Amino acid sequence: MIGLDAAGKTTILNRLKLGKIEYQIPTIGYNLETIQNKKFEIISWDIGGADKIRILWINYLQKSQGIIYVIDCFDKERMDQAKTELHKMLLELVEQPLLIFANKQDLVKMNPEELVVELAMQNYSKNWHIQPCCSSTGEGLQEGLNWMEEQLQLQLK
Ligand SMILES: Nc1nc2c(ncn2[C@@H]2O[C@H](COP(=O)(O)OP(=O)(O)OP(=O)(O)O)[C@@H](O)[C@H]2O)c(=O)[nH]1
Ligand SMILES: [Mg+2]
Repeated sequence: MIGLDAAGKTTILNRLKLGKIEYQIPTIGYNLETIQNKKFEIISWDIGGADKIRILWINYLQKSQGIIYVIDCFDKERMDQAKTELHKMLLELVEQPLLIFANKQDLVKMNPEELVVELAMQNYSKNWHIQPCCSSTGEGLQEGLNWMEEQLQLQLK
C-alpha cells in the first residue's frame, strides 16, 4: 500500500484492522499488519509516502502480489504529483493487480470516471481498478479489498 504522504494509508490500515481510526502520525518506514479478508490473509505493508521515503517503494513493489495506491481526492494541489508518482510506479509493475483507493470522499466526491481522466489511466492496459472510499467511515474499503481478492484468486487458477 503506497501513495503520497497524508493520503490516508495508515488510517485505511487501522480501519481495516481495528475497525476504528486512531490519531495518525506520518509513517517513517512502514507499518506491517495482517488482515483477514474472506479466504485471504492480506499482509499489508503500509509504506510512508514522504518524499524521502518514496524511493523505497520500489523494493516493496517487486515483492508484492498486489498493489494498493491511495489518493487524497481533497488534495487538489498535489493531484498532479500523485499522478506522476503513480505513473512512475506503473513502470515497475509486472503482473500485479493495482487497486487505486480514491480516499477522503467525505471531503470531496470524485467518481471513478473523473479519476481515470485526472490520473491519466485511460491508456493503461494492465489490471487496475479505481475504488472511491473514505477511511474515516470505512465506506468503499471492503469493496476495494474484495476486488483485489478476486484478482488474486484468478491468478491462482
Ligand atoms: N476527512 C478525512 N480525513 C482522512 C481520511 N483518511 C485519512 N484522513 C486524515 O489524513 C491524515 C493523514 O492520514 P495518514 O493515514 O497518516 O496518511 P498516510 O498516507 O499514512 O501518510 P504517511 O504515513 O505520511 O505516508 C490524518 O490526519 C487522517 O486523519 C478520510 O477518509 N477523510
Ligand atoms: Mg502512514
